Amino acid sequence: MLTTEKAKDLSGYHKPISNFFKQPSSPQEWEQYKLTDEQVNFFHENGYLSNIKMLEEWQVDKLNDELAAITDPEHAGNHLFYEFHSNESADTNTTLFHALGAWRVTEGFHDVLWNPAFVMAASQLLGDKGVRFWHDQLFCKPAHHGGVVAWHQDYSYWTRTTPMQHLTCWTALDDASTENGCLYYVPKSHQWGLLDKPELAGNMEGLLDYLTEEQKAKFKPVPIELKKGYATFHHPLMVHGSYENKSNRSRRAFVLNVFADGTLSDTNNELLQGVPVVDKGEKMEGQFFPLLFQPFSEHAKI
Ligand SMILES: O=C(O)CCC(=O)C(=O)O
Repeated sequence: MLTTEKAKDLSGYHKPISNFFKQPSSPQEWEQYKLTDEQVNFFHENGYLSNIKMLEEWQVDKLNDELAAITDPEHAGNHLFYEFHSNESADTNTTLFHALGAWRVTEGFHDVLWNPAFVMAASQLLGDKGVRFWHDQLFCKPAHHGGVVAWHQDYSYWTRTTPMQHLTCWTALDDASTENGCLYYVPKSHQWGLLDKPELAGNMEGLLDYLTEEQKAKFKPVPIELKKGYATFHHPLMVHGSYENKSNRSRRAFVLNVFADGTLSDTNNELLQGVPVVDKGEKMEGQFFPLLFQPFSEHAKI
């Protein structure tokens, strides 16, 4: 009899399961990962901070190998994804692979949650708070016909969690440039308040209908070109998006979405597909929302 064995759910492990990242063992060893005050101030002023090294080349290669395996819908871990869209693009002539939940499927995408460079920077940008995991995302545009990600603010899709104390980290798995559909930000748009939510992989310019004339005048996107293995962080209200990839290179990336420890559920519905309900008003925690990092000042209070 033919049996298909399902992959193990890695969300049960709330610490690294491999040697993918060397974990610092003292406060002194953590120092090397700290952002400068200048970088933190830049983030608060502009709503983003780019060009932060996250991965060595061999780590990028390992993640790209894992990515190649899990983009196959027949992969034994496919049932673990919260969302899986081989092509989410609203334009049938282009392709945008988009999936949430890779951390449950492969060792590398699991352990990147505990990358010291990521958790330290995330804690600082959240105001020196504990960092709790929300979910991950894969965004991949193939060469020649990669689709757009329309202008949007991340929190417009996340109002089921409160208060807004979220953060996004986007890491390039290919060199990302204007040619292959890199991310663009509208600097300082994190000060515009919460806007309506457009279709994510729909009309690139859909969000513009929701902007005031003053916001339209300030709508001056800047490209965030990054070498593979480098990351950019952005505020939950930062307006961002990315254009088509018509080049002969792919543009692959993974995203880690986190919030400050203490964030609550604001719904009695499922927060992510297949995840047990966290009652409205209850703290986001448990198997699917691990605490990734606690700043040292908080350790001292325990
Ligand atoms: O990868 C992209 O082009 C879009 C990513 C994105 O929307 C995000 O990181 O929030």
